[in-house]
Amino acid sequence: MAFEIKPRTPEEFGPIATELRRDIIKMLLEAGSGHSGGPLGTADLYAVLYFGGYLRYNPQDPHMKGRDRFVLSAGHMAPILYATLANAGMFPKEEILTLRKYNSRLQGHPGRDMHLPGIETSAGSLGQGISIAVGMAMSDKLVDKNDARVYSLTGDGELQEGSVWEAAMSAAHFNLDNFCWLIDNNDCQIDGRCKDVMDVYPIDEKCKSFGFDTVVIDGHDYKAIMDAYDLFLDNQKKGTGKPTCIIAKTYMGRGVSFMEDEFGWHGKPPNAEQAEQALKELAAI
Ligand SMILES: Cc1ncc(C[n+]2csc(CCOP(=O)(O)OP(=O)(O)O)c2C)c(N)n1
Repeated sequence: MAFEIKPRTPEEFGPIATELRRDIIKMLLEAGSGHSGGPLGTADLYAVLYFGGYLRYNPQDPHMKGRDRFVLSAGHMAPILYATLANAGMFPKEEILTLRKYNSRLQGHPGRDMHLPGIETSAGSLGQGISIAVGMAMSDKLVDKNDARVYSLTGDGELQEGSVWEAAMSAAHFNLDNFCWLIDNNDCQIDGRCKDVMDVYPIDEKCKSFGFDTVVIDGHDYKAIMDAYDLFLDNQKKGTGKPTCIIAKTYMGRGVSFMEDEFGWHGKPPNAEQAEQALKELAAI
C-alpha cells in the first residue's frame, strides 16, 4: 500500500521516513552494490516533499500536464528516489528489489530511457541534473506560463562542478521563483570531508550572492523542512522573482549508528549482518 499524499503535522513524517530508510537497506543488500550514505541522509527531505503535499504529482498519471517535478541531480543517490516513488504508488513496491540487476528499470543511476514513472531525467554525471531542472523551470514559467514548480537536489560535493553555478546563475537571471534548489549538506563526499577535498564553503553566502532566497536548516527536523518548503511556495505565490535555496544540514547514513557521518558509506552497501543490524535499529526509531 502506498502512503497517502496529504498535508501532515511534523510528527507524521517519522514513520514514513523510517520506511524509506528500511527500503534503502533492503534494496542495497539485495543489489550487493550501491550508495547507502546519501540516500539514508536525505530520506527526511523526501518524506516531507512527496508525502506532505508539497510536490504535486499523480501516481495514476505520472506524466500529468502541469505537474511539479523533482530532479535528483546527485544521481548516485538513486535508492532513496526509487524507495520514495515506490511508496508513492508510482510502481509496484516489490520492484525495488531489482535495483542494479539486468533488465531492471532501477539502474544504479536514474535513466530516463528506463521509463520508470517519476523519473524526470537521467542523472549521475554531477552538475547536469540541476542544469536540466533549471531548463524545466524556465520552460514552465516562461514558455508554458503555468504554475508548476521544479525542485532539484544536489550534494555538497557536487557543488565543486562548475556547471552547478551556471545553472544557479540562470535561475536567478530568469527570475525563476518556481525553482527550488535543495543542497544535501552532509559535509561528506566520496573521498572525505568537502572542505578537505575542495572547500565549497561558505555555501549559504555563495547561494545568496547568486540571487537565491537562501535558508539553512536541520535536514532531519520535519518542522524546519516544512517551513523551508513553505517559504519556497510563498516566494512563488508572491512572485518575488527569486529562486529558493534550501541548504539542509544532514548526516550521511542517518538512522544507522555505524554509518552516521562516515564518508566511507558514500558508495557501499551493507552486508547481511550489517543490514540486519541496520533494520533492527531503524525498527526501534
Ligand atoms: C561529473 C562527475 N564527476 C565525478 C563523479 C564521481 N562521483 C560520484 S559521487 C561523487 C561525490 C559526490 O559528493 P556529494 O555530492 O557530497 O554526495 P554524497 O557523498 O553526499 O552522497 C563523485 C565525485 C560523477 N558522478 N560525476
